[in-house]
Amino acid sequence: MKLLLVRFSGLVLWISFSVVSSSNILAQINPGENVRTAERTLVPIDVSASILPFGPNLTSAVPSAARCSQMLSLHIPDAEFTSAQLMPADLDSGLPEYCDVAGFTQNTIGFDVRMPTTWNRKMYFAGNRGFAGHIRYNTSDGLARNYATVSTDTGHQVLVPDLDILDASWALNNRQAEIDFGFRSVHLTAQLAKTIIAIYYGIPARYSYFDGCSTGGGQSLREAELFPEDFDGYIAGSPVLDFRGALLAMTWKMKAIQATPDTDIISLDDLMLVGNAVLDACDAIDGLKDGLIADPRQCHFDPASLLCKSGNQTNCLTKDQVRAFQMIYQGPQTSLGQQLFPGLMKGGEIPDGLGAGDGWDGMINTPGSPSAEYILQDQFLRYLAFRVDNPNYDWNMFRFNTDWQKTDFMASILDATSPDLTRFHQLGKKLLIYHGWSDETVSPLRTLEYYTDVRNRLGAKQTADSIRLFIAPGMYHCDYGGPGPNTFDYVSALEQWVEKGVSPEQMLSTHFDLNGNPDRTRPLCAYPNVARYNGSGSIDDATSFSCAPPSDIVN
Ligand SMILES: [Ca+2]
Repeated sequence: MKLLLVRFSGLVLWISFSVVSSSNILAQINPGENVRTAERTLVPIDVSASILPFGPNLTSAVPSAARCSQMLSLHIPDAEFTSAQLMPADLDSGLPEYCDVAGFTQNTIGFDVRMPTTWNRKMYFAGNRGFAGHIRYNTSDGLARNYATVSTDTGHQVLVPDLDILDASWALNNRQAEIDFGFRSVHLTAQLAKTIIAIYYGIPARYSYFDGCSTGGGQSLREAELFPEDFDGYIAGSPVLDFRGALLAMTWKMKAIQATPDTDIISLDDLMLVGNAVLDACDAIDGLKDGLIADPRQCHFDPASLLCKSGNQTNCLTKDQVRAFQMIYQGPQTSLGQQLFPGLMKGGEIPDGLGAGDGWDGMINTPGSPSAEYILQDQFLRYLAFRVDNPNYDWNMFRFNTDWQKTDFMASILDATSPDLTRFHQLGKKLLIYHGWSDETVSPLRTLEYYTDVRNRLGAKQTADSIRLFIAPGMYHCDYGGPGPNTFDYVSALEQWVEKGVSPEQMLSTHFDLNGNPDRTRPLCAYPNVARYNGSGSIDDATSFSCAPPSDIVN
């Protein structure tokens, strides 16, 4: 722990910095590679000379255009400012007036800090998606709630615009960019943003939060593991915490469905067929026929039951299709049966009709258009998976028996799988994890494994002090919808926990129809509890349900 002294116009701000030397993290894996991990030269800085008008009696509502533009002349080690502009309130998007300060730290790590004139005294860091590569502009969750909102490009920019965040070519034999993407950029940006915020408002943020989904969920956990001082509250949604495993599980799925860039052996009709058969077999296991499976681990439907009989070619599956579904549920394994990453759960196969790419249809390749998952795993294997990249790598050549361990090196840079949250707990930090049971991209079982690993290491009571896990029935990856209620206010739940000590035991979750109208609410219960029907009232109304231990569910 070091302290950064910020002094201006008589006001002294002490900003604590964690200086976790992650050189030890990578010491075993980067001999001879001249890279920077997460160290940062911290020196006391006196900004009184550069920001003269800021007095000691500032409130949170004094910033102006002139004050904002003055941020351009800030002198902070390792930071360059490229723009500082007061942006007007936008009634259409619900965003308040804010000062937008952007630039680079450590030469290549782009950052953006948006500080609303009317400030809630808190910082909100928005995580990235995919392989990142630009500032994530969808910061409305934070800014619209009057947070000072922060984003980073994670140290690189998208090189292939058509691929956007699916592009990984920036990582071609670029270890520094890989490390920055893996964990360094978020940490350094968080540190810098705290300084910028304190200087702009004249007072530091009272609370800071990290909110990420998918890649951002992994970023959240990596921060919790390595740099727990950075934030007070952490949200990890549908986390790609086992980055290597999640990406290679996509390779496994592409092999299962015999994918080419624009074809495969599974169609939307096949998904409907299997999805309906799954519900027929398993919907009622939880005691309520509602189109949802409360705990899909209890569903033992076998797609082989849909194998075409001789002469029958409709409403059935070919042998290859049966095998494809079985492989997807199984997840990647070696020929000896060693499980490398868990498979998908049953109950998410039917497209929810809210848009292409939702649910399992998101892995299907259509003519002229490879799916996002096809591209992600293809890019991963070309540019990120191996210590030395081969940009011409053919993903079809990947062998799960022998090649998985060849990705261990990069996994150590990219994965957030360390279950040691001892320091996180000691510091009193809070972590809210959510995941959909019907996640088509990242198996929720991997998140459950991680949670179990943490609990085994930390102890049940300590885990309850610090971590809550929510697994939503019928919810797809992140904000992609799903047949189950999938919209809930985790930010407010986490705020209540961090700021008031009210631990989140349940959240009200809502499902929206095609027109955006709510058509079902349900409590989303903290694991291991599940929502139990009270026996009367609408099954579309949350008040008809209570959170209860799974053993209370009578089959
Ligand atoms: Ca059910």
